[in-house]
Amino acid sequence: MDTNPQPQPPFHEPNADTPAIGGGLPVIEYWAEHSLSPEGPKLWKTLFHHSACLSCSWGTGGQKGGFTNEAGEKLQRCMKSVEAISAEIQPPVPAHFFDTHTIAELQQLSSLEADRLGRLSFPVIRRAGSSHYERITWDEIYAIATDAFQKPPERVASYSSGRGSNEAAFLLQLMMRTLGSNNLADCSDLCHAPSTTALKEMFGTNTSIVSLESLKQADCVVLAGANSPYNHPRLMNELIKLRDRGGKVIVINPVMEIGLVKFGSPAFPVKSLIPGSEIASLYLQPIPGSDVALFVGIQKALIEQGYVKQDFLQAHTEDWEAVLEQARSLSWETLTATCGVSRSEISAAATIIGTSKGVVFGWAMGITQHANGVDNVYSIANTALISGHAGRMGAGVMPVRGHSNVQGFGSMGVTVKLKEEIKQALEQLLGRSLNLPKGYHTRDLIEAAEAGKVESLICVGGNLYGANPDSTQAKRALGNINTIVYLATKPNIGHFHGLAKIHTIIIPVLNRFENPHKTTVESGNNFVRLNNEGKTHLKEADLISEVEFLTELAHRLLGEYPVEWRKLQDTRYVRQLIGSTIPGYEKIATIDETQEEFTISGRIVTEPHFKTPSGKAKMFTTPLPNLTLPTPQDFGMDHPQNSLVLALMTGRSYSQHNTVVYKIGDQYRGMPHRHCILVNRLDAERANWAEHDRVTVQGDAGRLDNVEVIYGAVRAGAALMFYPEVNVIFKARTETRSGTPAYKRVPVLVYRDRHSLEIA
Ligand SMILES: Nc1nc2c(c(=O)[nH]1)N[C@H]1C(S)=C(S)[C@@H](COP(=O)(O)OP(=O)(O)OC[C@H]3O[C@@H](n4cnc5c(=O)[nH]c(N)nc54)[C@H](O)[C@@H]3O)O[C@H]1N2
Ligand SMILES: Nc1nc2c(c(=O)[nH]1)N[C@H]1C(S)=C(S)[C@@H](COP(=O)(O)OP(=O)(O)OC[C@H]3O[C@@H](n4cnc5c(=O)[nH]c(N)nc54)[C@H](O)[C@@H]3O)O[C@H]1N2
Ligand code: SF4
Ligand SMILES: [Mo]
Repeated sequence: MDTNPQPQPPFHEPNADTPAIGGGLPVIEYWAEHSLSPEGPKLWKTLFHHSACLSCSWGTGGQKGGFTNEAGEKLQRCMKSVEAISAEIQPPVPAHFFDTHTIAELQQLSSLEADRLGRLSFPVIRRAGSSHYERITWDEIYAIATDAFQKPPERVASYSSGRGSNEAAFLLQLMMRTLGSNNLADCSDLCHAPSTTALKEMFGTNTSIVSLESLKQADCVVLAGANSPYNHPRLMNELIKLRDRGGKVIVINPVMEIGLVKFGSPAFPVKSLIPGSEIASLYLQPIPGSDVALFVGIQKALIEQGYVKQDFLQAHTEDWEAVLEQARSLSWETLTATCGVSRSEISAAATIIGTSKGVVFGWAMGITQHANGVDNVYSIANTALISGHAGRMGAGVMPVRGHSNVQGFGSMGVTVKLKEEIKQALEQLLGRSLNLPKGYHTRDLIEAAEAGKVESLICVGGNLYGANPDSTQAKRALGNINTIVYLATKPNIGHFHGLAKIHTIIIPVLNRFENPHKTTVESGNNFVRLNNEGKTHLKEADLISEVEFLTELAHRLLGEYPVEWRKLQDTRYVRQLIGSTIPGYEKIATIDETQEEFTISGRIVTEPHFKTPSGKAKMFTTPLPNLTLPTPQDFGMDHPQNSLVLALMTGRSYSQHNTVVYKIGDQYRGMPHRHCILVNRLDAERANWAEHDRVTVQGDAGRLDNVEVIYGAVRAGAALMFYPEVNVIFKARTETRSGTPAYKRVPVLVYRDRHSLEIA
């Protein structure tokens, strides 16, 4: 029997302001508004440019044109892509802007305001003690940067964000490693690193083992911890088509995201757009951070219902006995109490998985951004293996990735965990061994900088300040670094708060559709796309391509060792180097002649033979997480009236791309602005709050006052707020094997603040 101590549903009760479906007409209205605006022609030109979409890793666009996916299907461009392009085709930041605005003023800007300043179009520097950024010459930039990166290799570092190209990524890591530094922090450390870690150990590969073609043959998708209607909208088309062919979708998410219930897709204007298409066949709402218990529960139910594929396990996996034993020995009481989902719901999920022909298991940040993120991924993949859903078409495990080229950065070796094959290829190129120290991933980089161990940092894109937990610590840490060089297309809050001790330089770069040379990127489905050359709309601008800056800097630092760096400004040569160093990327060496975009070899697994040394998938037992929350007293609250301790999930609103906010409200969750907390009505009533009351949300690093209470379809005991603003309130608790922070289970004390008490 269930001993679920959590309040029972309704967890699906949205507030009155939310629409009945995700997607739908507002998407078309957005398209119309932007494509008919004065920027319309520029927008269309970019949409038709032969380059991959800037936004997410689903990877639309490329050589077949801006609207095509790798299966050649048309109409595969969503409004997120328009949102991203609109920000890139903004006018430049005015020429005298930085002269007339002090750093203190710039620090007052919100993320949205910083982005709206426009495109960066000339390089600037902020010198120690100065109250302003000022223009700087290229000669001085190279002089400062060359000096900075000649420091001892363990004291220099890079950070990168997956918007750049494979070519820039390859050059970055080659430069850093030639210098002798392995400090290659990357945004994936904050993102899918637990997936990479777990998949490597289980399947011998770092990425999805499912192709788009294979996904199209599945008759069930399990989607855990992914808000795809917001963040990977074209994945929704695949789910709609799967439901149309009689397949089932199991959604696992503490929040009932409206677009995962019903989604109106513009790709099917008549059938889906206005009425909406049903997405979830079954919607499970676990306690945040408890997915291991839920998946072990599914495994237990698969055993009980006789769906375990014993022959498959015996022939193609290792250590399966311990995983089955774990599921058998844990009681239903323990499992349901840990995850807060009933036995009957868990059993229903197991029946669907057990009776489906091909199941693809997809997941995103709701799974990885936890103190046990790696175990979460193990538990999903264990479930796939137990039920025989891996190693063939139409089945397998599919992390749904982040940035549009984040996976490419990993493939190119921008990681502290360099693949042995790449290491050997680099050693050959360098003519020396490459036994570098461990290297700082993103969290280690912040800690090391705080401890004064980092002198120079180059950031190829991203917002290191805004993306990290504990913004105060991030600011302090960056302030301990002597020189920071930011390469960026647009200003962000990190440029204003993440100031170095002596020199902070911002270098304006060309984006993917503006580079004077071809580049490539890799989608989350392991598909490599070729981006054509382009032009920037910025007039009289002094921009540079990432490739040109990196090769020039490397040339000044390293001369012609181990390559003629300046020659690599012609990216064809970089692609040849990539082809001979990066496993699976052989075809890139000739892509300039063939124009053939390709699936990276050795990644997609359609036979039950895995890339591990034994050829078998290795399984791991998954301890249940300890989800005990602190008490109000732990937060220093002696008289906990009208207060609650909640498990706060932090993530994205509908209109933002990571730390960059495009619009303040989130219409699909009924959150009118960014200073809201989404809670269950039952919790609010328990604490004596009414909807729209103002509360204080306190974490272990700070607090936010005057936060508006919004009722939503979030399970009781949990809540949701938006980053980057919320990052100021909590310290990093990281997953030890991957270094990823637990952004999705932040213990917070929420109480009615003085403001609302006064009103009452
Ligand atoms: N438009 C747009 N597209 C994007 C991005 C963007 O910001 N904007 N960002 C890109 C990047 S870098 C990334 S990593 C991806 C992010 O894509 P997502 O992972 O979809 O993004 P999040 O907003 O972090 O949402 C995570 C979901 O996990 C759920 N969740 C939270 N905690 C748990 C839990 O404990 N268990 C389960 N099962 N679910 C949980 C939340 O309710 C939420 O629905 O999107 C990429 N694409
Ligand atoms: N609380 C909380 N924090 C989180 C998360 C969360 O869910 N909750 N998610 C985490 C995740 S998954 C991620 S991936 C990180 C994201 O962290 P980052 O990748 O570091 O941050 P972004 O906001 O994507 O970076 C945006 C900036 O990139 C620059 N940019 C855009 N395009 C280009 C380009 O082509 N070249 C260059 N050089 N620069 C460019 C622009 O200047 C823009 O301002 O945040 C993490 N932080
Ligand atoms: S799904 Fe992702 S890659 Fe495809 S168009 Fe939308 S944002 Fe771009
Ligand atoms: Mo991400």
